[in-house]
Amino acid sequence: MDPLKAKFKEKAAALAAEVKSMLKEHGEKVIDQVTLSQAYGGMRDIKSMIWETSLLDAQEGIRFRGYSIPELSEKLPKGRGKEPLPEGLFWLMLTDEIPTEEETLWLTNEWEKRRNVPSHVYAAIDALPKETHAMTMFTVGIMALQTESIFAKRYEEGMPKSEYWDVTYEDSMNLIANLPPVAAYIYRRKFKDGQRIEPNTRLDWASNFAHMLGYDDADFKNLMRLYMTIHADHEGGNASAHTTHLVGSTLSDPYLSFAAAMNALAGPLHGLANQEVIKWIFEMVDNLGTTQPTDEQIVEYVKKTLSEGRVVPGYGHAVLRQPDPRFTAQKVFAEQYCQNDDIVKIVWQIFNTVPPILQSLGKIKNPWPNVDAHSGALLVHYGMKEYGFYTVLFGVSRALGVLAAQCWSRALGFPLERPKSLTTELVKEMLANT
Ligand code: NMX
Ligand code: MLT
Repeated sequence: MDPLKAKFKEKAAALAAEVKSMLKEHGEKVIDQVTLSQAYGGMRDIKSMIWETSLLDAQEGIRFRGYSIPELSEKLPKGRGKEPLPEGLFWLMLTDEIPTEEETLWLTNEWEKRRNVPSHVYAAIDALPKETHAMTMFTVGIMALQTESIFAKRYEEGMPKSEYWDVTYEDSMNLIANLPPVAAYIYRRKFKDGQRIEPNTRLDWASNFAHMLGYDDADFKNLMRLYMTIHADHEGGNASAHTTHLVGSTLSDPYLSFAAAMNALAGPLHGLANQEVIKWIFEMVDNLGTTQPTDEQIVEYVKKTLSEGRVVPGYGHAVLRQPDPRFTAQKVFAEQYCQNDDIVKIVWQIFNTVPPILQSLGKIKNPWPNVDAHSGALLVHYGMKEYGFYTVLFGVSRALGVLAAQCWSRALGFPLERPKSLTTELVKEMLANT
């Protein structure tokens, strides 16, 4: 058994036993109550699922296995680069242990060994017109990869429940290994006349992805390592994670679950916001006729956007109530590598001007930037202006968290998810009787 799987098996067996006895003793303990507003209001804040890999605090932001982003940046192995390697984060999410440089390198090599995209996956993508959105191509690519699911094959053969975690691990590792070449293929096909770039077997997972996309600049590779780390997980309630969890609970395999999640990520209130931010900034620059607008011009543009009944993309959050630490991590990167870039400067001007405007509307719970407010400007700086691809980058990273979490869900034996719904008629009856 490989070292990561062996460690996961040991940790999962221990936690499963602990959870079993905890439920025996405290299973009936009330941990939350649900209001009518929550039932109608997107189930905000209801504590109703278990997600081991990360936890979100409204004030402080995300912690992966207890580590904040600055802590991860200090503790995770960096290989030959300057940013933490996403391999290390995956190891941490799966085992609750910070890996050594050696263990991280093992994982780089393991994903490298597992990279093997069948030709029908590329053919499935090729069957779509080039104008198809990159996220649709991505989902089609993942669905085509599902032919390789070991979980699905073994389930058909009558695999016992005790082996679900094992094949979920195998599928997750294979899927993560194959996402960068599939995503890079989509980028090259859609935006670079289909000139595919072969992987470089000596690079780590994120920098090889950068290479296959066509970006060999060392700083862009560092950006990809950072990007792939900070977008990986955001506890279990966000739409892509929750979708993975829900679909996986039916024992759909990791490929089917992750493809479903990508359809959630493709929504403008979720991951698509990263393309919307740059689209909106490009429109602003076009509208104002300058790449160096004044704060006053930005304020006017924001007010115009709001008066048209549109949202300011990249701002607000369902849980966070402070600037997103993932925004801050990208700002720190930009301060180091590209502080004189015009689009980066606009992002910072927006950061200074938008929150008071949103606050003045009186209805927004969080006027601060989220992760998507900064990511596009960094990509544009290195020449990746095709914003229609940005959500795919988010998706490749998100695989790390949601698939690590799916391994845990199968290891802990989580059942089919099936909450109770109500009709308004029934709600009225309930209210009349209280
Ligand atoms: N610009 C304008 N209005 C906003 C914004 C914004 N950025 N954020 C929230 N509002 C409005 C929201 O539409 C709602 O209006 P109404 O009552 O008229 O329907 C009101 O403020 C209250 O919303 P909240 O309770 O503060 O936010 P909610 O939890 O419902 O939604 C988001 C959270 C993230 C969907 C919302 O803030 C938004 O639409 N932001 C812009 C899109 C975005 O950046 N999404 C990315 C989120 C991160 N990610 O990658 O997933
Ligand atoms: C995410 O990373 O999933 C977003 O910030 C959305 C969320 O947490 O709800």
